[in-house]
Amino acid sequence: MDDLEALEAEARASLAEAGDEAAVDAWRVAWLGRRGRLTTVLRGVRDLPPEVRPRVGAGANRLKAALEDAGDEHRTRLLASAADAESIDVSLPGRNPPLGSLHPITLTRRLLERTFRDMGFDVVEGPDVELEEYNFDRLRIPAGHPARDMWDTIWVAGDDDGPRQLLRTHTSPMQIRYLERREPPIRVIVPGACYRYEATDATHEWMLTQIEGLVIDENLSFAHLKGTLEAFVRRMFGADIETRFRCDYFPFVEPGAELGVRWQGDWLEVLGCGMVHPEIIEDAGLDPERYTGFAFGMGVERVAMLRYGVRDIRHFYRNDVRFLRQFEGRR
Ligand code: FA5
Repeated sequence: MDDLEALEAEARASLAEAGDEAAVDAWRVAWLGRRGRLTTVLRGVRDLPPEVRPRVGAGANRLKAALEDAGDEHRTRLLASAADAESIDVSLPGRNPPLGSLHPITLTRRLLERTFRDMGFDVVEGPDVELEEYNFDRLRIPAGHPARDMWDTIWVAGDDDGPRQLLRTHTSPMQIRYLERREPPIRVIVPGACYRYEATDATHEWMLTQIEGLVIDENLSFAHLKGTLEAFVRRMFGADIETRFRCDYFPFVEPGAELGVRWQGDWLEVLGCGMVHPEIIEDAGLDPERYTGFAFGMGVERVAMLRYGVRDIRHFYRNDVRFLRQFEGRR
């Protein structure tokens, strides 16, 4: 019985030194395993004289149970203190929750809006589903006019059920809608989505974002158009940006032009523009001798490509998070 007591003291001292779960397992094998020290003692009980055998046997069995409990308790204590150590380190830095981020086109659109607001423009929006009349006819593009080929159209309702409707191919119909409601002086931009039944490539998407601009007042000339757009481009891209105006044709302006920006050693068309056609001013009930103005329609994806160095417009709407994550944290 004295031996058992000594054995217990030794076993408990060795358990106290076990610093992790693996050490507790090793301790259990060494003391309680098939060839463990206590197991060997238990096996030796049958060789003892019969008068002491029951007492020593019972004592050894009690000791076995006590050591098993001690091993379990020690393991539980170790696990609990490891968990405590993890949960109470208040000095660790916080981790951001996954909040998502703004889409590069949203970022660019907001920046464009701010830039034009700073230049004194109002911001309004118009409908994505538009009447044929506003998208084409009242912009001097009647049915059968060859200029309709410039905008491959996605129609949403046929001739039988009332006026024909379409997904607007550009934001220019808002020129007419705004002129119906407002008196000059007018200085407004209209951001929004446009849709074209069009094959896609590195610089063309079938859904695109435009920002329309309309300025109507007395005594406005092409010099105002050029000055406004150049000031805008310098604000967006810096004073060194290389630009060029070239003649272009749009039925609702006269004269018409396009503005290109130097991009990857080439020119990227960013917007179409021109002096608002006198017939459109007259149709709005204004005297074209007194009121003149200019308009422009800008591709927001094209501006975003320039700003972020994106080489293929199709990245914007692929929803590949590896692409989108690059804009995290931007405002
Ligand atoms: C127009 O849509 C005219 N409404 C612009 C305008 C407004 C002219 C006011 C005069 C006065 P255009 O189809 O060229 O024009 O498109 C204008 C701009 O939108 C282009 O310069 C380009 O930046 C962008 N854009 C046009 N088509 C696409 C497309 N498929 N994908 C991406 N951007 C496009």
